[in-house]
Amino acid sequence: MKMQLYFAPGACSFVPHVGLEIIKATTGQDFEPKLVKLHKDEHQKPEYLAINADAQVPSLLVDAKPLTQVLAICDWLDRSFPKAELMPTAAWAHAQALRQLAWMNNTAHPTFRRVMFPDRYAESEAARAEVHRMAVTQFRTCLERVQGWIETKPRYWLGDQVSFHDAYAFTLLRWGGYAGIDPKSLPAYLAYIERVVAAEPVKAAMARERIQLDTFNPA
Ligand SMILES: N[C@@H](CCC(=O)N[C@@H](CS)C(=O)NCC(=O)O)C(=O)O
Repeated sequence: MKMQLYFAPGACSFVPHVGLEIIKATTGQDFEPKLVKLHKDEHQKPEYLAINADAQVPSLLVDAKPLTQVLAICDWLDRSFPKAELMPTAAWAHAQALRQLAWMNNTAHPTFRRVMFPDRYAESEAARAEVHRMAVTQFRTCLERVQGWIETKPRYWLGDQVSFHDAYAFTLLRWGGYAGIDPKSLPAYLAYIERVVAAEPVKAAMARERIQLDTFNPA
């Protein structure tokens, strides 16, 4: 099987990227990383729109067939590579894990989109500034929610092995730095993410994307 992951450094594509690294380590199935330069609008080009009509990363090509949306890609990877143990198998535990992954994707993530792109939500400068200001506060609340979830975890989100959730939690905390949120102000979250970034699949994906955890720049 040929798998190609279209990703952008530090984007939500990091979530399936880590999943693919785990699959490679546990099953030997490799994948081809395909860098999409968002700053060069490569995601707006017709060739890419043919893969992902939303002009977003991630996209996964499986034997040349496209699959989009973080949750759908993660679900397909989990079902296709059960040996990688990416999600719990018991129905209730699986549903709870899916609930939290979905929340990161459909609540925390769009909140950050308003931080980054207020121009997509309002026309006047004043309205954009307000969208941004409110989104920063709301995004911090999202990060606090994640901190509440992981506070009691001895190691990683789902147990002893990193998975999609840890990759998303890393991504959100890293984005927090761009929103002006000091990761040190969320000490339990930061301590957990320091464990996450030490895990081999996460290290491999970070190295390929050339990203660091620390994006916070005190003004
Ligand atoms: N719901 C989509 C969200 C994807 C998304 O927001 N991707 C961002 C990067 S994190 C993107 O490609 N943004 C490009 C843009 O908005 O121009 C998914 O789960 O795949």
